[in-house]
Amino acid sequence: MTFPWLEAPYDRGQTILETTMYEFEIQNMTCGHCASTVEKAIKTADPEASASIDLGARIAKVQTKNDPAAIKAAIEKAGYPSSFRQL
Ligand SMILES: [Cu+2]
Repeated sequence: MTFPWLEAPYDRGQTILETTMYEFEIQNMTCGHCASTVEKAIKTADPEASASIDLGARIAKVQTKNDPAAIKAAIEKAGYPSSFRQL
């Protein structure tokens, strides 16, 4: 039996690098092509992020250890202004 929460990675300062879930609202993400562009942008900002995209709700749920502002910037650079909140 493994306990993944006990195996959370530590940096040298022994700070827990937690994975946090964010919800990005992306108003002009309107089709499957948009969704894959957004997903690619998320993976560019954080290759380890996991993203699930709800096209109907125009929302991307992202699990990341990175700064969500960096992910927002990458999504915007791809042409999609967004806002996000922590879940
Ligand atoms: Cu589209």
